[in-house]
Amino acid sequence: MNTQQLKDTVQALFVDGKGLLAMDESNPTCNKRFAALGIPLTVEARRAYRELIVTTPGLGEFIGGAILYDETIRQKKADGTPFVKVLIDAGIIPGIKVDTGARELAAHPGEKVTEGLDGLRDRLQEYLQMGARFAKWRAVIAIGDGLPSWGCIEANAHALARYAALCQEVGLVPIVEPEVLMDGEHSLDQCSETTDELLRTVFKELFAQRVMLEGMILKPNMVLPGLTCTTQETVEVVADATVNCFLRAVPAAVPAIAFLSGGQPAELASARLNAMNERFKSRLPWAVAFSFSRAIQQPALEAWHGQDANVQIAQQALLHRAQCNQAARRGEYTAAMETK
Ligand code: 5MM
Repeated sequence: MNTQQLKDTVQALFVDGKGLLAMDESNPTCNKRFAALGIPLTVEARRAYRELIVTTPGLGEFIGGAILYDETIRQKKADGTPFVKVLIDAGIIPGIKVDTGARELAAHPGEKVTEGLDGLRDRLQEYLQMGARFAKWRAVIAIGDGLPSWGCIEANAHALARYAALCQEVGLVPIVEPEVLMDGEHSLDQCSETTDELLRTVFKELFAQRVMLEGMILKPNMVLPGLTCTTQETVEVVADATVNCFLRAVPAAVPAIAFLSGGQPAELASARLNAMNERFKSRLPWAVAFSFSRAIQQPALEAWHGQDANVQIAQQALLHRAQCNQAARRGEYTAAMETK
């Protein structure tokens, strides 16, 4: 393992207030988002949309790395230029989602375990040769009646740690993504408790599998009330609950925490990230950044709507969200940025 190379990659991903763009939707997820807008569910439509994203002028000023999917890392612009080359030329480091999805966990109704460890060492080598410098694996944990179970947390944490160790072995920085889902009526306190237990278990497993914390990135959920909870706390309360939970459970050796957005409205995700950086400025041992998918992409996807004529306006929408989130990383985001 080249430890310095891993540390350098993390540094380059988050330099100058940059963050990550998650564009690793699997085909079913991408099709679901297209279907909601009446965009054709074809390989060409997915390729055209991704070309729009990777060719957005100036994106590399705000985005340090883009997470791709197996189909995407092999795709090219209409003129034949590979997306990987377009990203590298724009100063954006390509990454790759390597899990093969979450499936029902046996004997645990309502819970899932993420799969993809079989053959992973060889797949990682292939992605490295293709230009990827970091990888991502996402585990999903639901809160509900009697959920999550210990077995579900343990199985997902173990898989995340095995994946992370394999990544570091080949020289890819692992993004470790344990996500507590927002779906449900649960309170912010319940989310905090579950996130705390999940993070402690993940770090116990990372330690057991000898993962070098300095050469990884944590991609967690923010601590939030469930989507249908009747009490929705303020931006400041969410920021405090999130950072306090992470200060207790995440070792200071981890260089960066890059939050997922989980379906939050784009502007709210920026405001919450901003509040964390503003309120805890001097007390954060890690970079507190973003690795959003929907909270960066959704306004652009809606603006594009599958029409060539809308590419430029969609790119402006994408760039705007990337810029807002860079400002939030610095604690300099304001609502006024949205009306400019
Ligand atoms: C892009 O969505 C990723 C999951 O895709 P699949 O479910 O199709 O595999 C997801 O891992 C994403 O990277 C993170 O959840 C962050 O996305 P959000 O939208 O939560 O910011």
